[in-house]
Amino acid sequence: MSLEKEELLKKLKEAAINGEADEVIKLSRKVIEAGINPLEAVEKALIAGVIELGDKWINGEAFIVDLIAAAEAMKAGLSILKGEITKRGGSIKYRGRIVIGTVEGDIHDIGKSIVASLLEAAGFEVIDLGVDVSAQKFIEAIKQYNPDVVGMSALMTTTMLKQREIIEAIKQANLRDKVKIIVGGAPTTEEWAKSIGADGWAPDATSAVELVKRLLK
Ligand code: B1M
Repeated sequence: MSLEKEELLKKLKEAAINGEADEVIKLSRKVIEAGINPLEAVEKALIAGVIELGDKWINGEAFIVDLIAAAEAMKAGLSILKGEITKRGGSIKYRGRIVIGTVEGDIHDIGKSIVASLLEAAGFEVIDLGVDVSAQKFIEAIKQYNPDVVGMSALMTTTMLKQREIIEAIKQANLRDKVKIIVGGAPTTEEWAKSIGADGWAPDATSAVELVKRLLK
């Protein structure tokens, strides 16, 4: 890594950790100007920053407010870098439509937002339902948007159970055959996804994009 690139990514990571959204936006623009791979900036600075701060929080060295500010800063950076990722991918025509959300009872949205952004950058139309999304809301969204894929994120061992309930509710509403369903989030596994009847699981955002491409082939 060149010194300029290393410096810039380090500053970006620090600004994200400190929750400095304006600084993150400024540095994300600099990343683009410097010709640095925007995906690398997302992974090595923004995601790495949130994970580092998350570890500090778990060890009692950071507060919830710090994490919330970092998440907002990260999303601000993502909104800048996403455009450049799309440009590099050169995709204009949508390759498919995805409805995505974090399941009911769960407000973690960092990972879900990264997955949504990378899917958009890869040329998919993404309807992001946000966090704390109930089965009913997923069902309404399937009826309203007619997506090719429904994606559910869950970050807690308690809320991952909702993924199964929502799939069941989609079946009950006779909509299961209309969509592919993918699940993800830190506590989930491929085995879990299979056991609840999902069509796929991905460990991270890049793999989620590959999974959706595969499912829609
Ligand atoms: Co919370 N939290 N949190 N939290 N939080 C965890 C998840 C926890 C593991 C921390 C811990 O105690 N060790 C723990 C859950 C334990 C469990 O499983 N039961 C926990 C808890 C307990 C809580 C609260 C209950 C704390 C409290 O209030 N007492 C509370 C929950 C509130 C609620 O949801 N009802 C809470 C709140 C928060 C904050 C608000 C402070 C903040 C969230 C801010 C936000 O999201 N806007 C927060 C954070 C940041 C975390 C940690 C530190 C980091 C999560 C994260 O963003 N990771 C987390 C500990 C940890 O994971 N180390 C923790 C970075 C992100 C890039 O990774 O989300 O895994 P991830 O996403 C990845 C992949 O998983 C995958 O791709 C992403 C990108 O590569 N992926 C998908 C994700 N979704 C996907 C969907 C797909 C495919 C792939 O297809 C659809």
